[in-house]
Amino acid sequence: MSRNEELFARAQRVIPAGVNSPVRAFRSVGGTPRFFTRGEGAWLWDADGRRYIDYVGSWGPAILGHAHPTVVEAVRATALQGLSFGAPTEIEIELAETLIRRLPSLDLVRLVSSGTEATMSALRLARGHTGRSKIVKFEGCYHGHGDSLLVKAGSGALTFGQPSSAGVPPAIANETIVLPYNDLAAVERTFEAEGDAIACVIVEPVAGNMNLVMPKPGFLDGLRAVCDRHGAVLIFDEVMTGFRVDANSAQGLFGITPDLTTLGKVIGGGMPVAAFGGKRAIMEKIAPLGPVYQAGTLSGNPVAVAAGLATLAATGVPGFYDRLAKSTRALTDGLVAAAKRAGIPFCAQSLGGMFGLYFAAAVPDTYDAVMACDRERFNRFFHAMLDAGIYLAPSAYEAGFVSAAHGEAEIAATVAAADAAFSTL
Ligand code: HOZ
Repeated sequence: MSRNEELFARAQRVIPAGVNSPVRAFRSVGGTPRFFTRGEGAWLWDADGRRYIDYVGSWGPAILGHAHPTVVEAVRATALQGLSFGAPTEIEIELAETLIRRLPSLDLVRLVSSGTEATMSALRLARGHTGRSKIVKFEGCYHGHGDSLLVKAGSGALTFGQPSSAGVPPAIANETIVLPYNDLAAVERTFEAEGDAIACVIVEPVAGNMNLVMPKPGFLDGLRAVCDRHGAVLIFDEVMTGFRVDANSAQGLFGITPDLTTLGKVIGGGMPVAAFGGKRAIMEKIAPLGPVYQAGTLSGNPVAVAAGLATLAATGVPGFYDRLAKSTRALTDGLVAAAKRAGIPFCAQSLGGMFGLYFAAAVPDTYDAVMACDRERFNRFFHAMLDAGIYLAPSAYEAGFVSAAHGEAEIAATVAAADAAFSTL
């Protein structure tokens, strides 16, 4: 038995399915999850001492690669001063100021500890602000595991065939209207029918939890216009896309100003930091300024915030996102060329440091098109790549991530592995 297998058996005795988040379980691809002992730059090492080029990046945060020296040093120096005070610190002001400087849609921002907390809080705030209770979300989008949002959700919920979770009371699920991503006409019809009852639209501006689906031209602008017309709050969930697809996130790239934004992943640089923020008039409804309650013992934790600040500082250097986008495009171009050599129907696309791989003839732009991709072939590709030392997300429904530490050598090694993998499919 390998050390990974031993650890997995042991983990399953004390942790449900042996994992602390379903997407780690390898259930849809089969086999044994890798237990990692170390990460450095673009590389991970598992419990058996094998090394992998990592395209998961902790599901997005590791934009600089693993154990980046300035991030590690910021964490070390801050930890020496004490781990948590449950009271204000200067460093959390610095992170809030940085976020507000880089995202002009934010007048005020509150720090929390996870993307789920950020989206749950943003929903409550939108409901408290408008006095309405219905929300609109899109099929295949995942916004964390808050009750209102686990209805036809993406990510692990989709991967494991439970897009609508048990345990969500019907009274809550009934307040969630689910529409097809990229279908503006459906949004307009819904608002014509019941716009007075809808508090908000929450959307991943680039969907990254049903593989990667780009917004069609006009979709995001259309959402902005509908929300304006009906007095609903537009929430961009940028937990995944924030500072990942561009220096100014998806909202900067597409030139849309949401009312509220949720952030996570990159802003914590691998530590538990997330945030929600937006228009002053809405954010001032949050306690203790206003009647919408939200709180957290570890919110704005100084050690975690130090990692986030150091990460954002490193992404702020000129040319950072151009270089990241170029590496990511080199990867997807290389994979597409390798599949072509093997005669496999396959395509790929990328935005900034985020990419999607599809076993299909054309890049999907709807949830249904993603569902039509060849999942069995993905699973075989995943294992062939894993055996060759390439760590992809263990699901056909997750976006992948490239870091600034992925250089030409890592990309070339990945494409060489893919050449061999495609030829076995
Ligand atoms: N939001 C992450 C990517 N879909 C998944 C993180 C998790 O569920 O563990």
